[in-house]
Amino acid sequence: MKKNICVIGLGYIGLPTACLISQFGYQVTGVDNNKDKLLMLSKNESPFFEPELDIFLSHAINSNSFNLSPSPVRSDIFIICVPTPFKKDKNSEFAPDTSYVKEAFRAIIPLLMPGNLVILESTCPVGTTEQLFQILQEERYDISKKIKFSYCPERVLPGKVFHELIENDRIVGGLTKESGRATKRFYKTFVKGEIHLTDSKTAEMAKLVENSFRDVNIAFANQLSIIADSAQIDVFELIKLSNKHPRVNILKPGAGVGGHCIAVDPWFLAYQNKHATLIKEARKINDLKPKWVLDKVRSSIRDFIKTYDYEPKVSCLGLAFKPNIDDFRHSPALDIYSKLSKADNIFAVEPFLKDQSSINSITFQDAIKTSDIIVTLVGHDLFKKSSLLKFSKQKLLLDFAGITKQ
Ligand code: SAJ
Repeated sequence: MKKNICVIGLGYIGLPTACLISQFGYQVTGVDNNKDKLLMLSKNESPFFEPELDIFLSHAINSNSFNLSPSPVRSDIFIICVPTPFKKDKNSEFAPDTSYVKEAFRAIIPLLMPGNLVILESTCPVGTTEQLFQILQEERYDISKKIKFSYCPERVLPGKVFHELIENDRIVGGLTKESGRATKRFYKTFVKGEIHLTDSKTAEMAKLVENSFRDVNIAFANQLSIIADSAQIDVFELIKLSNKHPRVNILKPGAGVGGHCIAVDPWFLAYQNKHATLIKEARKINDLKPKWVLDKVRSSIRDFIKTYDYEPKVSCLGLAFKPNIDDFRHSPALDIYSKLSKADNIFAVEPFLKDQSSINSITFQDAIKTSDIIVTLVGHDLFKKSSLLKFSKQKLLLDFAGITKQ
């Protein structure tokens, strides 16, 4: 008989996961408390863009192995994929908000049966899995010892989710050895990467460390871009050359670090931890980069007016939080454009934005033809290097995304 799996939270991770595993011999219930989203999904409409999601979703919806529900149902395996945002605490420090995780967990407690496996995939502060188990012990001591419970962080890159769900290694932190082994057996049914077993706290911290590592490295690149600019050196050329060293691999500077992971998770590690100075400093450097970009654009506009004696037409390329996706959460590019766009001579090119009426929209071709200043904020593939190089010969190109250097 097919095992029943309940995936709670049909967001950027939960939805692809639920659709994918419904093709691997499981009976899947996708749970979300957003009724509008459930309605959309039932009509085969993806709530966000992710390559291949429309194919996987339509396959799931048209199969007998996938149901949608506003609340969890009795299952063999429960996978929690709800968001963990952050909020400012009373000391103005960024504090992790685990309320959605706790809410999702409390919702499954009454449904749990001996032998069930619960897997937490949401990014969480260290110790969360143990805290949840304590809640279970308080509320249902009768079966708490018979429930297998693990932390297994998602590690997939938006834009490559389906590929990485299958190919990436996974880290499983079982609360007991038996929980870890059962979780590994489950992931092995659809993951080609290796599954590494550890305890829940190490798995929780590994997730935070991975994203903090990337944040610190991007901060290095962003700080270099400011230092190089003050020395009138092209930072992209500088990094390309430095990376020719066999043990150097500097990441790309940009308009800032956005999204819901790298810009958030390091705070989960740094929160109330006085030793996390490097991690906090990297966060500050990356958070300040959009302001630096904004100041540069504004001063270029002022210089242009001094030279040509008229307001330049400015076009910003890209508003998403990173290239080739339609995700605008914590987007530095969108923030920069919103601050600039008070004036009506500022335009934006963002083909990934569904509602173009919310911006002063212009096509890429028109932007190239008619703008006085082009500001690249996000390196979408469709912003062709060749067209931009043509533009740069005549007018002013502020290439913060390094499109002409790819
Ligand atoms: N960025 C740069 N320079 C770079 C790379 C990225 O400025 O060289 C910027 C991007 O433009 C974006 C931000 O950083 O604004 C984050 O983008 P990203 O592609 O680095 O990462 P995310 O947030 O899309 O996904 C990350 C991934 N983590 C790591 O690579 C360590 C992914 O594997 C995680 O699953 C995901 O966070 C998550 O959900 O935690």
